[in-house]
Amino acid sequence: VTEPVSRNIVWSHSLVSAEERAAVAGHRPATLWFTGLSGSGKSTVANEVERRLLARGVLAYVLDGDNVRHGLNADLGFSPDDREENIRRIGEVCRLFHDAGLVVLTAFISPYRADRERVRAIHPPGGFVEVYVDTPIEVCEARDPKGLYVKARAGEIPDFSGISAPYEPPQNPELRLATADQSLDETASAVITHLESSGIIDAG
Ligand code: ADX
Repeated sequence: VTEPVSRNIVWSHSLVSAEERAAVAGHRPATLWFTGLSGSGKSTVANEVERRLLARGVLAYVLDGDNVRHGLNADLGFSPDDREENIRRIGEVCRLFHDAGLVVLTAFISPYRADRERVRAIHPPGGFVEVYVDTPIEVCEARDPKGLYVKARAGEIPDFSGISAPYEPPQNPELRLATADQSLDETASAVITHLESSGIIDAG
């Protein structure tokens, strides 16, 4: 946990408990942290789960890597330090959304295990659900939805995850999705089932 540089700051406590918020929302909050290579399917699955959750009255919201880099993190690149800061800020946003009672779905490569574990650590127990989108790099590269693997292979994108920069897969994720073998319907259903069985949302 990062220590603030400021000294004369005092935490202000809410008058509303997490239980009261959950009672109003009709579900518990959670951060569903999708991690995997570019093109692995993180955003696709997260967006489909978000759609299904909204349809059943669960307040869900997707935070997407490319989108957040257009705004909040427009000042960050892809060096190891910048990726760490990217994930740190997103993690803090997730914690705020968690306090607010939402189900947040994040779609960031988040290649470093330690960065993901720091985000887990600032959530209450059970509030952070790591979802490993386990798509082999050959499949991501064959899909290449943004044409980035071609550019990376040509040396036009330095520090590209999986090619010229590391990706550290989760060792013990709450959920693992094999998008190469499963349909979008199957992977989205697996996420919803996990949310139901862990008591975050009611069984539909
Ligand atoms: S992270 O590593 O810091 O978690 P993030 O998920 O925010 O990455 O952004 C990844 C997206 O940025 C990719 O899906 C891709 O569209 C784009 N991108 C641009 N340059 C790179 C790069 N060098 N490595 C990985 N992704 C990149």
